Amino acid sequence: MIKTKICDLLGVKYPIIQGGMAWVADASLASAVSEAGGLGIIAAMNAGPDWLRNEIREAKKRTDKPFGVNIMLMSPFAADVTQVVIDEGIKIVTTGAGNPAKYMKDWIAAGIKVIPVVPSVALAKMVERSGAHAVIAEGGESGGHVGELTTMALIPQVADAVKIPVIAAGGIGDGRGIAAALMLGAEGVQVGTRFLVAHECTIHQNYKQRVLKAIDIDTVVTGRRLGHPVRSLKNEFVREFAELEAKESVTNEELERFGTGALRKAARDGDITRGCVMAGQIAGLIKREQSAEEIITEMFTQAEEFLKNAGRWLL
Ligand code: TUI
Repeated sequence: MIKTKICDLLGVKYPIIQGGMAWVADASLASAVSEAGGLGIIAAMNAGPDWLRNEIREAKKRTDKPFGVNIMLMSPFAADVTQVVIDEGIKIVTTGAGNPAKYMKDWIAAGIKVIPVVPSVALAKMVERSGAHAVIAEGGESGGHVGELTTMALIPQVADAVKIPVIAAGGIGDGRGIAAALMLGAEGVQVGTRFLVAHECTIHQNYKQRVLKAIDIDTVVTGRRLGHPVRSLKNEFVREFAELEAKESVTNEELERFGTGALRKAARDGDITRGCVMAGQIAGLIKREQSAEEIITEMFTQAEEFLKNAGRWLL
């Protein structure tokens, strides 16, 4: 069995957090991951407070185990949903796509454990000073909004820089990834892409099939010019976005407008040609649909095997 500080901090059996993926991480997926012994996460994404409140209440009906909420800090509703997590008695919040400093005092006062996603040592140290209980250090292999560093380079540097536990994210899709993350100094993992193909994940079947079909070199990062680079699977939408991004005559506002609604189009409507199919570089490793429980137990069984056998390299 693999047990780390994260298990006690979050009240979970396995030190694994499900990524707070927009248009993906709803009550269905979050409750399935929590029931399976991980920490399920509902993504507040760009949604308003009513949507989030409903999803939280639905998840509470489906599981008695702990689950959390991810607050996407670029959302126009970030302040409103901050209050919803407090009112609904959520115990764990992860944040992404920004610095959560201005909300942290309120969350901590409400007894919430705050675990920001950070792409750098500087932000990890800053959120530690603000009272974060742990950090998710996310390498640029991940899907969606990405930082510059790789998981391999980021995790040990963050682990050396902070005293709070570090959770590794970006490029982790099987037990080898978990074992490697622990070796790099992490005490847990966050996994997004592999959960895209969980039975309990409610995204469109076309999206799941596209992830299953992906090979190693199928992802690409666009949107650097806008200050929020995004990794997704190559398709017509991404090619056109990249073309527009390269044209000086196209303004940032026009580029933003072109991208608006594209993730929803792929994840909910199943338009994987004209929509944005966000996924991490590990997509090429993912070969079949499974339940959240199968995914988690398989990953940890494999990690244990690898860690047990690691001694064979020592004389
Ligand atoms: O947040 C994510 N992944 C996401 S958010 C998202 S929704 C979106 N859609 C279109 C454009 C932009 C966003 C899709 N995927 N992952 C966590 C993450 N956070 N990765 C990187 C960061 C990050 C980046 C900069 C966290 C903090 C940060 O700080 C900058 C600052 O403000 O100091």
